[in-house]
Amino acid sequence: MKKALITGITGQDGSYLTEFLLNKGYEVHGIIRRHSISSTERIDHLFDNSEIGNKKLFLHYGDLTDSSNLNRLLEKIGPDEIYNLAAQSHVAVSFEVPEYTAEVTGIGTLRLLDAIKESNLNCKFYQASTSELFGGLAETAPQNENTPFYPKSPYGVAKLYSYWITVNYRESYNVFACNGILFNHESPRRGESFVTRKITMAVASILAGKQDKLSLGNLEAKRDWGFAGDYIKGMWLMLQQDKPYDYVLSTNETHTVKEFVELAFKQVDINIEWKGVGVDEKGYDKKNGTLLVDVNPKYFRPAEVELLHGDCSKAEKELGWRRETSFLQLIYMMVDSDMREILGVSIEEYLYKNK
Ligand code: NAP
Ligand code: G4F
Repeated sequence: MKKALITGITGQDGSYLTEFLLNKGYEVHGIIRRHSISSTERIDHLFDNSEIGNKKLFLHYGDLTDSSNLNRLLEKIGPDEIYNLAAQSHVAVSFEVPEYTAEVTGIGTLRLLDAIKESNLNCKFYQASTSELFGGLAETAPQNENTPFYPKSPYGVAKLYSYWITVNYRESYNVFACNGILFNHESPRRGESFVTRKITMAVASILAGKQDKLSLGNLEAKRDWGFAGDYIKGMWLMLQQDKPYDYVLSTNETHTVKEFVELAFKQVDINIEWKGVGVDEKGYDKKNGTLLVDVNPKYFRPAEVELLHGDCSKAEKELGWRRETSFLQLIYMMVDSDMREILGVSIEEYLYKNK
């Protein structure tokens, strides 16, 4: 039975990867931080199965800022594969806590790689690199493994360090280490302050009368949004190859935040009509003129990544990976999940009742 160690197991990707690896027959170990309230909501359901909890899935306290803890855990667990998903992963927040972001999202990766090297552990290493490395310049799209990097945030710069230190330990010490350069991937488990989840939750909350309107920042930013569940398989495939390489995973499509808003409301039969420009732009319900969306400059970033559009042909060719969920299916899945959670009905039930 192969053993995997996941940092960031409590996050969106960590939870999907845990399910995926358990299904493949792995013994899975995850590093969790101590919180005053539980942070394991996304993986708690796995512990309901007495065949899995503490038999095939084990949690250990730790932190990417604590080298001695990481060294001890590697020695104790002896994993065959390590997936480094832990990070201060919020781009806007990284402008507020740049030094902390560098410690966790940047130097944290070095701590893990160095623990592998020092322990002479024969294990494979996956680094959660990001399309934020590209900086989103229109002239570079579609971005692939050869596109120059130009990070635009403390988060992006910290991830740039992690990218290169992963390459460096591969080349210097022969560590089987891969960078997965992943474009945005979302799901019903996405953190609530990322734009997609903020939008899909707002659709349900507005219908439930719990929220008046949705306030956003840059409506024109473009992202290549896929479903997180699809991307997990790509991470695993990278570590199953004969040689370690870096790969882009993306959908090869790009959409504006505005399009995401329109399609999310459209799922519940609301058509958005836009009026005004820039900070005065507003989205109204076309049927009755109700204000549903406005712009609040507090959500603008000091520097913005304007356009992410991936080209994952290398992963398609060499890993046989491709996304399975379309942009529209992703939006439907997220709105439906938030409708069930917030309103207590599915999209279908809601549309039937409001025919
Ligand atoms: P996420 O939901 O924000 O999860 C981040 C995880 O990191 C959480 O489990 C968090 O633990 C953990 N963490 C944060 N600081 C830590 C520390 N100091 N020590 C140990 N663990 C710590 O992120 P995600 O969306 O799953 O993304 C996974 C990884 O992929 C991240 O590295 C992210 O930067 C990268 N990435 C994500 C995307 C995307 O679109 N989702 C795209 C490209 C790259 P707590 O629960 O304790 O906070
Ligand atoms: O959802 P976001 O916060 O994601 P962002 O910044 O693209 O970062 C995510 O994807 C990266 C991969 O490219 C990951 F590396 C990273 O860890 C994270 O998972 O913002 C998406 C876009 C941005 O252009 C932002 O300015 O949406 C724009 N936006 C507009 N209004 C907003 C909002 N973003 C947020 N979070 N909240 C808003 O109100």
